[in-house]
Amino acid sequence: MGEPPWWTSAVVYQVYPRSFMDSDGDGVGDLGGIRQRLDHLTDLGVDVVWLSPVYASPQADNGYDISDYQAIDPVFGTLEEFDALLAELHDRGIKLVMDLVVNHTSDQHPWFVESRSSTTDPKRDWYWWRPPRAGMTAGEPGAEPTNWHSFFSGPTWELDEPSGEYFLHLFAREQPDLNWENPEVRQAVHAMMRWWLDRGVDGFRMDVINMISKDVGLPDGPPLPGSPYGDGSASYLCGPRIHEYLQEMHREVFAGRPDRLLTVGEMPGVTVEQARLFTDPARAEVDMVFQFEHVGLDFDGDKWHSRPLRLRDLKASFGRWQAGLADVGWNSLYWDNHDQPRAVSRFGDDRPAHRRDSATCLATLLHLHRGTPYVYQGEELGMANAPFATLADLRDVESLNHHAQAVAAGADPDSVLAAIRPVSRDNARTPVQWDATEHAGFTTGTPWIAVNPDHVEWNAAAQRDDPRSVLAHHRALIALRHASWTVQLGDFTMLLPDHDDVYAFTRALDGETLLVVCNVSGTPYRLDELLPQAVGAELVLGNLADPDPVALAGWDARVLRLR
Ligand code: TEU
Repeated sequence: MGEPPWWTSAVVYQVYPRSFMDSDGDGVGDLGGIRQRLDHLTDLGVDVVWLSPVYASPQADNGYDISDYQAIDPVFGTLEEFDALLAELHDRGIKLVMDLVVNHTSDQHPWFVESRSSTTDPKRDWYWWRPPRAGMTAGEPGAEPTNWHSFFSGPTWELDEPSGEYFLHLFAREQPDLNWENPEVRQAVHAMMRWWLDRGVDGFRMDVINMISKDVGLPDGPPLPGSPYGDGSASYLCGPRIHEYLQEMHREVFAGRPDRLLTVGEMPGVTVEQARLFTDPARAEVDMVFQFEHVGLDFDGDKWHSRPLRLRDLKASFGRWQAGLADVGWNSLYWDNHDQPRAVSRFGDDRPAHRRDSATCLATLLHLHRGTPYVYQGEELGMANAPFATLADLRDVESLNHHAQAVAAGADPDSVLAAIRPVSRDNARTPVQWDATEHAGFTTGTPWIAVNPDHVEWNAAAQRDDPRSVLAHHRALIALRHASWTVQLGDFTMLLPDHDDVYAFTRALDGETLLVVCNVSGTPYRLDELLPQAVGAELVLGNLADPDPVALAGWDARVLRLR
């Protein structure tokens, strides 16, 4: 084996620009704000910033609806500011990976405006246009070309009245899907990607990239229980030409460029077996996948029906991914991103007595796996879910559409809100808590979404010089990964697969074995009974002040070196 790729030792930090730092007082985070907070990233020690979309956008889905791929949205700044940010990150040795959202555009993108203008427009075929279902009239309920349910509620088809045809949108109706079957679409995307690489960016995180190839037959999907719609995912998750498209993209965009580039495929629904194919270096598709299995374990049916995670389910899932990509391929490791509720509230315990310990325990568990860890802004501070009191506190198109649709179908509005509260994507999108002042130091204006009131206690300023803070623990985990080949590349072995509360595993390389023990609960356990080999082992890193040699306290997490 040659030198392992640089990203096997790297940690990625995700910036969701709208909520990171506002430099101009309009209440929305921006590029200038990121530039003001670069010391935070250097202090943490991260290697890569993944920047969520800053392109021109009507912001129907906070920038995941792009109207110009080669312009910066004025709400975030200018191309000059972008170039300055890129140079400043590079000066600090940090790479910048852009979000690439090319499964769909905004409905305001000139490509779609043209495509919509007439059935004979040269760009008509750049999107998925279809007549109503045979024998039905456009606009009639059920006349949509397929029965598919959109990720953001309702059908995946929107009627365009003037032409009497429908266009496909897997997400919001403001996000029409591009037709990748058309080679002109692929060439336009490749050219745009080359333009950003020529500008100096270090790669792309590719939004829902496993949805770009669809079964052109567009068959109905199996009916969804209690819904007028069906599940079309078999027709668009890892569709027939997905590997061909990614290999072509690699050839057209990345071949011959420096090794410093990174490609991350965000792939909802991807299996371990498929991920091996996507990330096998010999196939030249993407460097790593960003998969969703573990964040799909704590609900029944859909995300609005959440229930507590069973730790053995998590072990089974993570264990399969570790084993499946042990010899070929690479995975991303994450709890949080801008689409997920906050991990400390979801999988930990955000009550005051356990918040710090559970946040650091979860981080330890994650960062010691094999794969590239992702830290989502605020996670390194132990930021928690927000106390959304009313519907007016929410902003996200997914949450708002779901509420409207459920209430229209007869559900009680308060019960719907109660189901949304713990899982809304807005939990991840409240502003980063920089200090204890008004609006947490995020803005001098009125924030676009309210700051979590707990910022008076939970903020970066309070944690920066505290060696026991969640922030300090993340710093230590990142430093450990940088220093340890065993953490980067060691073999993974799951221990205690059926234990309900304790998550334990080893990582081994070249004669060194690290034992990781995490008590994912507030219940104490006897370490000497569970894992006798842990007793007397050298403590490499722990999250509690004075860990007991034989007893595991609640949320106790340790990295031990076995002799
Ligand atoms: O998300 C892809 C996706 O399928 C999910 O993360 C989805 O948003 C979530 O499960 C709904 O609960 C990506 C982006 O990360 C997300 O912010 C965008 O809204 C979406 O694609 C469309 O671009």
